[in-house]
Amino acid sequence: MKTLQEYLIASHAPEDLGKIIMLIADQAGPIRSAFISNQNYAGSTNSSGEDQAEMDTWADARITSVLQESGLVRAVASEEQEDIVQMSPSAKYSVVMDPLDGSSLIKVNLSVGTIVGIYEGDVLQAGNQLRAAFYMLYGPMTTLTISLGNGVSIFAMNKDGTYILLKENVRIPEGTLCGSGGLRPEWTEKHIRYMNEIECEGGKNRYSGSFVADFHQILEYGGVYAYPATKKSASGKLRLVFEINPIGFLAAQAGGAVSNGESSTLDIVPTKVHQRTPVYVGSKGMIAKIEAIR
Ligand code: AFP
Repeated sequence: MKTLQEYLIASHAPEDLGKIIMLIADQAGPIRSAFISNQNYAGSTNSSGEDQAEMDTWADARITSVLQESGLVRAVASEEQEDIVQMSPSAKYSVVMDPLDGSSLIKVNLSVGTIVGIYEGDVLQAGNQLRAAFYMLYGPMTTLTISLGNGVSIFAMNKDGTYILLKENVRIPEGTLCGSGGLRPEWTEKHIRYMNEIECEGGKNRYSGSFVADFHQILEYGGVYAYPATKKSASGKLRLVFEINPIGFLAAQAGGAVSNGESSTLDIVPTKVHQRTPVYVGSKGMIAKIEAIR
């Protein structure tokens, strides 16, 4: 049984990159243990004006301090922090993260996760420049889904905290699951047409409110996760840097695609750290379908 550590060596991951991945992966145990005593909202808001859960700030502080102490990271951009945190100027890699994605679901014990992307150099780069992307999903198992730009592999954490390979060369099939955020009365004509087409062709609705968990089922079964432009917010809700780029990179590496409805979000060079964009991510055919609607 291959471990995550062995996979990183076999994939010729540069030493510092491998160390950063392992450091973050090792926080899954402490994060899981912290859920029980951090069930509530923290009474603060993040820079997008959203209420922060206690776990948002806990996971953010934990991962940030581990990375700071390591001396291996140049800068960190976190969904939970207003500004980019500058760390070790001579370090090669920078980290983008959503420390706890789907945090409104903690109280109801549905799956949530940690999303991470790693760049060489600074954080404000297009998603197609990622050196690594992965997410830890805290479900019945703790799994870690990763790509170093050479396909996608999924690991599961055993009771000693070691990640064991569950699946390699993961490919997104052309499935029929579909889940869309945004209130229906606020959807655009284009998005209504798209969702109608999919549902008429047998699309099955699945949407939990946790991007990372919703994407994970798309990765396995195929289909599309969407958070579209709405009449109130032309740029949708999800953040390009922390959420969409790492997940989009994984989707593309699994033979799927990610788009803002017109073209790939992986080609967008962010100008702001908390930049939002509409997103459609999943099976290639599902993404081609939204891009074909004018
Ligand atoms: P956070 O829990 O990190 O704030 O992310 C929540 C999220 O960005 C994404 O995980 C969900 O898919 C989406 O928001 C849910 O939004 P709605 O509550 O509007 O459906």
